[in-house]
Amino acid sequence: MRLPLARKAAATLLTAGVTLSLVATAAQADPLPSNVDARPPIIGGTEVSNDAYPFMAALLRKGPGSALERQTCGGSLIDRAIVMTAAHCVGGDPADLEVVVGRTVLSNNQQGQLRNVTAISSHSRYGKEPGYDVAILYLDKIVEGIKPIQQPTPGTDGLIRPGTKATVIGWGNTDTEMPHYPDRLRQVDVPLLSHNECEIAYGPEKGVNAYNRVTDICAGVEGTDSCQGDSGGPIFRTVPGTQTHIQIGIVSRGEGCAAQGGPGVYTYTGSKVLWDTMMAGKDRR
Ligand code: 4AZ
Repeated sequence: MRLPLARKAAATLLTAGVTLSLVATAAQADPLPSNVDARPPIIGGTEVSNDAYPFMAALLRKGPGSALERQTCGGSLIDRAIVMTAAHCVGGDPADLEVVVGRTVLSNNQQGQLRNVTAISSHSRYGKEPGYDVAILYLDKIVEGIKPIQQPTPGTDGLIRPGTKATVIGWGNTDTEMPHYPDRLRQVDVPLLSHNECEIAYGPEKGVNAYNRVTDICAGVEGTDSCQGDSGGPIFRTVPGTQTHIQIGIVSRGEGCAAQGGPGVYTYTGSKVLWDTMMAGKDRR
């Protein structure tokens, strides 16, 4: 998760090796016919129709190759010219990145609005203590005709009651066994857990990857989760009977994907401390 820029290359290498070994074992031990996919695709989700979530952004590494090959992370449009993502998704140089907002099928260059990034602001505490995995990308031009996704009122927690379901979307890995990156955006609903449960899953022994109950939430149940490549993208609630979505988190990390006892960890966008400390000390050293 800390090397999003390298993930596609690593994935390709892994696919080659892992596919071979899986095929070999499947021939002997797998009771399912080989044409049945026992790993429903995000993990355990479904495909998204075009324009269902126009605020969704894809972070693309600049360089040769298709958007599908260059996609490293998700993001969300939070203002006309601002995309929010995870801090672990970005390096220091805005010139390494471009962003496409409003695209559903990555390889479809006709969809969405492509923008350069003029500045990156990562959280001042990210990497120094657990949590705080958020970064803000400033775009070179406004995105037209797309409503940014709404954010919670900082310091309120009405949208993160344990047991309620939230939707996470992304172009991340759909397979817990081997890397498989989809071209079309996917979504899955995951149940929110309590801070106590999240802390049990990711205790202090995890060091900087431990759970931070001030800036994190966690969600998921065995079989449904976000995964590599979904990082930076939004988890949100939909106001019943409306098309209004409120983003409650940013895909951040987790132990594996969709594993029992390893819920996905999300940066909580309603955290007041998260925003109050975003720039702390940045101009003082
Ligand atoms: C990652 O490495 C990652 N299961 C993202 C989400 C999750 C785990 C890992 C949550 O980007």
